[in-house]
Amino acid sequence: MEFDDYVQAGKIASRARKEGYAMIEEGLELRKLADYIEESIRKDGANIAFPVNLSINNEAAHFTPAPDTDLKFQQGDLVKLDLGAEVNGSLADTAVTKEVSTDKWTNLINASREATENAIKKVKVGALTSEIGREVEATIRRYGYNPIYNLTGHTLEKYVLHAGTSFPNYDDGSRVKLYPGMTFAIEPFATTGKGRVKGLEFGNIMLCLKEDSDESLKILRKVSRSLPFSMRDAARSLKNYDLVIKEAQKKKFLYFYPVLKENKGEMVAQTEHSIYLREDGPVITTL
Ligand SMILES: [Co+2]
Repeated sequence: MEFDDYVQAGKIASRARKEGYAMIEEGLELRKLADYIEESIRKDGANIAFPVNLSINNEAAHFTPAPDTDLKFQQGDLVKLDLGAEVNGSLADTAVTKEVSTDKWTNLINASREATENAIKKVKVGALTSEIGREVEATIRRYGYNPIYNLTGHTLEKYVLHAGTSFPNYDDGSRVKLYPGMTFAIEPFATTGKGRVKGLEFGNIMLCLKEDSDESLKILRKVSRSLPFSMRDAARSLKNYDLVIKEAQKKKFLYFYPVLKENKGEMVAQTEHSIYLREDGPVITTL
């Protein structure tokens, strides 16, 4: 049953998030952590819904380590661990923030966590997405920070990670009502910055945009299905992956996700949970 698949995906994602959170420490290679978490999600019997994101400091989202990097966590890094699991197309998406070896940003982390908790308290059939957003912004402002205005939560549909409806991190005035059976992720971002992210550099995450008869691109398509995949995934399935990706780029076969960043020197914290809304209230699948 679909509900059971959402619950199962949530359970697997939650376990992976907790394990990953415990592992983040100074000196650990990002690539090793991402590979390990993705493998552990697969061992649990799910697929990854998207590559493990390890966005640091002013990066809010959409960075995953490259296949050949030796980048390591450093003292003072503010790490957003964002990951997802997929069971028969049902998705879970969850994130947590950890500061490496220091505790300068505890309030910023708490702001995003409390915003998520308060937002979830507002979730019920008939509630408006804008009411939830208003709660997110109010909570983050009480801590003296800004929400990120141009990032949102999103509905989770079968094999579609960012489906139709957005969950803003402020009151955007929208009249979209929550309905029974709705599945979505709420993900408040709190920042020391102005609350706008920009995407300029490639973050090693891609999406296939169409079909192609080329054998290598067929392989990429199979790796991706309809979900985002990483350069590490491409490297695992194709020896000459860098050439294939370049060819795919020429054919406009791929979308390249940019890393979404606040201004240099600003900090960003994120918390995220996935929800299945039943008639009698929300089931938080990734608790
Ligand atoms: Co999400």
